[in-house]
Amino acid sequence: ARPVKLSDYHVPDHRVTNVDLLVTLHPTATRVVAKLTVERHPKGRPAAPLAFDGDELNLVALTLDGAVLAASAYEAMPDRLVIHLPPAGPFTLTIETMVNPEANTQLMGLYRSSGTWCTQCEAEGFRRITYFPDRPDVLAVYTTRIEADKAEAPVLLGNGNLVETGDLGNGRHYAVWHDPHPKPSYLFALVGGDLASTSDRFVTRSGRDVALRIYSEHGKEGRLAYAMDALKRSMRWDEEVFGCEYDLDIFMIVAVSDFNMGAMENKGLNIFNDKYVMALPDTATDQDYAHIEAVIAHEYFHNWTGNRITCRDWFQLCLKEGLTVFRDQEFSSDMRSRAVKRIADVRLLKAQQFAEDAGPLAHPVRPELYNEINNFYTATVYEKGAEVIRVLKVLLGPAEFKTGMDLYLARHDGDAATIEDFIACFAEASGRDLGQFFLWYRQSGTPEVSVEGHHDPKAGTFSLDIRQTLHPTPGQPTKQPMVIPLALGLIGPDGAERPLLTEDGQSVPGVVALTASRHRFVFTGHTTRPILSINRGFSAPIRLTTDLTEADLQFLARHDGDAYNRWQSIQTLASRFLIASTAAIARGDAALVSVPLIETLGAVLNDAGRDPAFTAQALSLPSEADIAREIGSEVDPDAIQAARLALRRTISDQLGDELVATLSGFAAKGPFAPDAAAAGRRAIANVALDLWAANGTESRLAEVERRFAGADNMTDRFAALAILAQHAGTRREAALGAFYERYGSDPLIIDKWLALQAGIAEPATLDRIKTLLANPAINFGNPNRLRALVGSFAMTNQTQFNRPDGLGYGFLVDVVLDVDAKNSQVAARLLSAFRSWRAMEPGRRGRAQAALIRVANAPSLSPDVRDIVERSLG
Ligand code: BAL
Ligand code: ZN
Repeated sequence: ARPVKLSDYHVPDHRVTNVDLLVTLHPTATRVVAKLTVERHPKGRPAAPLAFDGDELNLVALTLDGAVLAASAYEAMPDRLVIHLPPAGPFTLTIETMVNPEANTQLMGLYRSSGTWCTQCEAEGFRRITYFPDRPDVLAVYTTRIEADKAEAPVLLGNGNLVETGDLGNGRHYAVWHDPHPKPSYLFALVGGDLASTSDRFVTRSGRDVALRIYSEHGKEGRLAYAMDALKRSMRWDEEVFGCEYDLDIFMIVAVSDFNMGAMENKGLNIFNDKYVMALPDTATDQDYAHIEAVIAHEYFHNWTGNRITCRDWFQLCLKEGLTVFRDQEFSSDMRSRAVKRIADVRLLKAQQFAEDAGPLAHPVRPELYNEINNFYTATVYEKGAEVIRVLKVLLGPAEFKTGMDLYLARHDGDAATIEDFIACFAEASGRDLGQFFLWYRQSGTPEVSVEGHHDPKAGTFSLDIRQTLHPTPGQPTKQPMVIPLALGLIGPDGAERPLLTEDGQSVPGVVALTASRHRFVFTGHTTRPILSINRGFSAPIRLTTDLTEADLQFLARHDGDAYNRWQSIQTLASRFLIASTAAIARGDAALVSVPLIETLGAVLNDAGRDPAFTAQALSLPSEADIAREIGSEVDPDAIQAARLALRRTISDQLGDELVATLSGFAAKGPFAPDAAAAGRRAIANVALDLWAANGTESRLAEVERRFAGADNMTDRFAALAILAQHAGTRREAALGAFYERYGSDPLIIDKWLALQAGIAEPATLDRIKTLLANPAINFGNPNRLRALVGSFAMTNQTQFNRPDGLGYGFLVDVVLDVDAKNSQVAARLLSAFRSWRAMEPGRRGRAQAALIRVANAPSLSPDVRDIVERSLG
């Protein structure tokens, strides 16, 4: 029954310990025979009927211990199988169902993607294959026999190790896979198809020789080398850093083109959205390479944090997702620049999670109620979930954090665990009370922290008055103070870091922890005023306001020893300026000009050699959405855009020489390499090119066009195209046409082309999108295509999605209602683009509300879309 509440959790009445599946693949009539060993759960309700989940299922046959059940003994509906009086002891239930993979456009359960049979079972897809207690706390050992036509599906893959293959005659064959590790049904997978592959090996630290295989459609196998390399590096890193070793004889990844998520961590058989697997210099940008590395690592790391230790129920989703994001972030930090990775992660967190936390879809990292679990694969569960682990690590320090983590991995191996289980390991390892820390899992919303510094030259003290506030969020009208660790430093005018000394002369480590609503911290030894650097490394996921002056921020941008805060200081300077300039434009005045900001950016450019990737981040101004979020209410996207464009033009005009010097200093040398250092040089060169061309002069755009034509890799080619796309005219249309001409047959590259056009900030964009959507050469039934065009428009094109006439909202609603019947998860995800509608100025707010009401009043809605629309309006 919906809603599902955490407080209603009870153990299952029946558990399944063994699953023997026979799956006979057929495009429209796949037969599934599930032989299940079932027993009562000792803690279940003693006289409860057996009730298994189903979803659009069609029962063909049912036996219990080999005997056919009388029709009166059970009830089989598409969504439920109930056996009224099951035996008390263990018994064998054999269930035969028939499913139609071809007709499965929801892409949950067993479906076909470009002719390949594949599965997606998280969260509740296994029930679309057979009746089952489809919940993560039912762990069973699976053996899967797959039978298929040899020509249609020469490759047959399942979870675990391959134990048998054979010929069935008549052009058919079979494979049997056995997974010895008990697992929940959401980790089940199978694949059948005509696939190409690349192979390698990995020897674990205890000497297990693991076969590695990555599968793709034929003709794409040449693009799998980077993913394989990332996989091997992930396997080694997880042994070295977390002590986690792989536990089967084979590890497989299959890339499919139709996939709702990014990828899926099925035991031993990861299934990936192909966009996170395939890369060559001519097809993938540096950002694609970084994403592939991170997602390959993420899914592999789930083998321990998710698979060996799984979740008791779906409320615990962050137990595996937040922790695994934290782990993949750490991996990428070790593979690349830690500071640059931190900045990129914080940018993403603020863009996605802060926006979610500030609107009607806000929910705790561990929700306590849901209508549709598919809608909780969110930035809050994932990205804030990872931040919360980082907060724990800062509070405990690395050594105690590691002891707690080791304890968790040892104690709960084989369990379906809870957040309480996880935190108890850290409390025990550290001897600390983590009760207040647990609020990070329970309270939604982003804490706001304000900091005021007071210097008393006579007393030689520098004191900080800090307040924290957590505003009401849906379902949570009142909040308790959080424990917030703030990493900080005090810097002298000479740029030197000063020791942090308390009033009694004690030296304090570089972190203070807020536990109450207000705090005062007094530091001594400051006859001259220090400059405060606080929330270093983004030690807590908060919204911070300080009384740092423009001069302080300029100083920090140059001298802060913490690279994250050097970046943050520039962002804060730019953000303050852009908010003021937006207000001026909204009043009807001209855009403002900031000499200190331009000076700072010039200094950053002159220092680009120190860390090119960092400089690229430092020069990337806050996005229009970032500024809207900072403004928070009565948002006018057009004014924001005008302010931002004016600043870009000023930079272009005033820093032209510095930008040209940067461009030539970091021009590509030698053959393409995807490593972080080479990517950093491309990043700074392309950011410089973008700013240099921002004033739109003909000669500069001609140079960009020349670079577009002459680029020898996708990063540079696409960066140039993105610049040209910002400037209306024949040059733009010619470049877009040339790009399509070159890559029209490559859907993943067409996604880039679609997303770019969806982001053009001009009123004509909506018509352009409608024309593209009607293009029969592009398959918008594929989620990647639809998200690239419509998702990018709604999520990133601030002025055009939020058009004052409401046509952007109306368009999204039309698409959502059309897609909902075919793929409700994708539809619900698109609809969540309305998450910030209440922050708009009244005209847009009214139009957004009317659009949402149109969704709510639609004659039939999926539970997924109904849930998003009701919470959005709630
Ligand atoms: N478990 C769903 C996909 C992922 O987060 O890895
Ligand atoms: Zn995950």
